[in-house]
Amino acid sequence: MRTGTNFLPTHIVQVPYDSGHKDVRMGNGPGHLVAHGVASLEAVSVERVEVEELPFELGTTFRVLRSLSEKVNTATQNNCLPLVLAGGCISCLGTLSGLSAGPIAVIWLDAHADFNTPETSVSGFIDGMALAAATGRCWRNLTSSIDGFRPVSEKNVILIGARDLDPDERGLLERSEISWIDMPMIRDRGVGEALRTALRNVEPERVYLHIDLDVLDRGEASVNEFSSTGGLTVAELLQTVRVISEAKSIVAAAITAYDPSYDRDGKALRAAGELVKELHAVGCIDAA
Ligand SMILES: [Mn+2]
Repeated sequence: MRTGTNFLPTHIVQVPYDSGHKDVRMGNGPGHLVAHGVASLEAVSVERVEVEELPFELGTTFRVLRSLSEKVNTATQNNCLPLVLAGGCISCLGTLSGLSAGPIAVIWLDAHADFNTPETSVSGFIDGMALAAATGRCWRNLTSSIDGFRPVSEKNVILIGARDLDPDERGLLERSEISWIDMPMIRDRGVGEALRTALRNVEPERVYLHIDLDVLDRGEASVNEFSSTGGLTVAELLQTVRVISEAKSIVAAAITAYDPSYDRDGKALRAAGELVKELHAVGCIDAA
């Protein structure tokens, strides 16, 4: 865990894309967060991924991911914590690829499992396949086009708060080695205890922390069109960050899927601001 004596800067990379389109829907999230001050802390720098759009969305999406990988890699070379503010969860591929080689754990907070493959997806939404792609289950030709991409071992993945799954996706997840801390388990044992137990079975010291803001209960914050009830409170989300940082080193993080047009009362914006502060306080250098 980072302390006052080895305090290190955070580098925010904005990825203002949703499904290969810039500055639409959840692609508006990163700019909105930065414009409303989430990055205006001491020792926080900001940049933005922008690419020339291709006429096909997946092509643009992977062009964005290749650029993101480079920026994350530069941030780690400069001894900064990369904090990605992204329209979509598919950003995980670029972030993970930009980190140094070696085993890494992925802790994924999301109302969804993002574990569809092209064979199980009913919507065709690439973000719904993000975790499956990160673990090497799909889009392998495209993921191999990102410098530094290596599939994450499923036994090193903890999924927290997922509650809205497609039927075939649920089957894939249940047959996988991913540790799924679901909402009944969280309500029964508390998120802290459930997570501490799961973390004991995860070997890598380094953690990529992926936070899709729709893991929050819709009553706590209306985050995007997929926001649903039965999710985490803001306090539980912040507790999760602290519990991880007590056991492991958070070497990169992402806050994704925020569509400001659904956040009429500004609660999601406030939650994101608190999260950035918390991550800035506990992030570690990727020294693997
Ligand atoms: Mn997601």
